[in-house]
Amino acid sequence: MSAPVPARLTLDKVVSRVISVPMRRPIVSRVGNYGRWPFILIDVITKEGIVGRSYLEPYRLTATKSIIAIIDDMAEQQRGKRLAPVERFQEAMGTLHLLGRQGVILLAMAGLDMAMWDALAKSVDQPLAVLLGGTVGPVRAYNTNGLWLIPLEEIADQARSLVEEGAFKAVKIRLGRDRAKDDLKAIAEVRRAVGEDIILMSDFNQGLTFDAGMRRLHQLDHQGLEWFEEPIAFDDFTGSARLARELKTPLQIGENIYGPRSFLCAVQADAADCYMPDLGRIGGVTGWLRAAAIAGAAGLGMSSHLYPEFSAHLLRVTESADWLEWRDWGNPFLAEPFEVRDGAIQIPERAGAGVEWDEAAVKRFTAA
Ligand code: SMN
Ligand code: MG
Repeated sequence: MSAPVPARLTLDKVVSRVISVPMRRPIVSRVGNYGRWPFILIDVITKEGIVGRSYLEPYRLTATKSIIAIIDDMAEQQRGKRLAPVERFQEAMGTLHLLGRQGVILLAMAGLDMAMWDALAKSVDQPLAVLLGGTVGPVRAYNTNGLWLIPLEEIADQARSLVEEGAFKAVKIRLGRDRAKDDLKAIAEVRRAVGEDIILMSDFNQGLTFDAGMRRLHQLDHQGLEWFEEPIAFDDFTGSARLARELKTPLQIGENIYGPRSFLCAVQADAADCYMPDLGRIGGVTGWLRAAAIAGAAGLGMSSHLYPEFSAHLLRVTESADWLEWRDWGNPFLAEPFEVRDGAIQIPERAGAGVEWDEAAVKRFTAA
């Protein structure tokens, strides 16, 4: 008896929609204030009937138009082709230099790539982590859903509720206030509220110049923080490397690195002690796997940025997996949001990445 011939998927069309979701705790940061968070929902429809799904987090609602225009252009070129995300990625990187290999081009590519991987996993009826050679299970996470640059008097209460939301053992605070003593006060408030055992990450969102960064990080270097994230301009790898060398607290960057090639440049420059790629910017599942190989071989911890559902699957197969960044801003439009328990995200036993739309919610959040 011969084994059944597995299904081959062919790309038919891609449908993208824009939604804008109100935030429970609005973002107040050095990269902007956001009361709502836009998403591009992507459905890759195959001739065989399987639909692959992904979303992108473009920050700016006004940027969605240009990203979708590129997705449509790519989809047109890929129509009728075999759904083979690694080959499509290769092809795209080989031709897209005509328009640039970073920015919105890479975001569009990443959105398609993730949806294609989701479809592939569905075609073999397995969770994405299993298709990638791993297993599903818990992934340790820190709660990033708050502690923005909010008034100091609100910090303690918020820190307490962030920990309680999912029995988290780690949370992230945003720093880089005008005065160092206010950063110290903010850290002290968190400690007062949740104690010394909760792990505390910190994020400056590129708010400091190199000189100010060097001064400020020295002032905070003895606070026992898990990492200093993006203290200075994300693409100043030389400056970053100097800070990483000087400071005891690990330096974390990566959410703004576009594609595995730039990721390698950062690693070659010793720009940081650990990395946290963003799935949209690193190039989706394919881009992540390539970056993960580099980080793993170099012995550098790899955490995720946003995109918690796809990132959870990927961290299960990432050699130097560190922390998942948990944010729940996507929960309101997901048919079955991932559960968080004991400070870990639980990957569901479902085929694909486990990201499906609650269509009534999508309707409600559809951007004008
Ligand atoms: C961040 C994410 C989303 C919006 C603003 C800032 C941040 C993070 O850099 O790492 O969560
Ligand atoms: Mg960050």
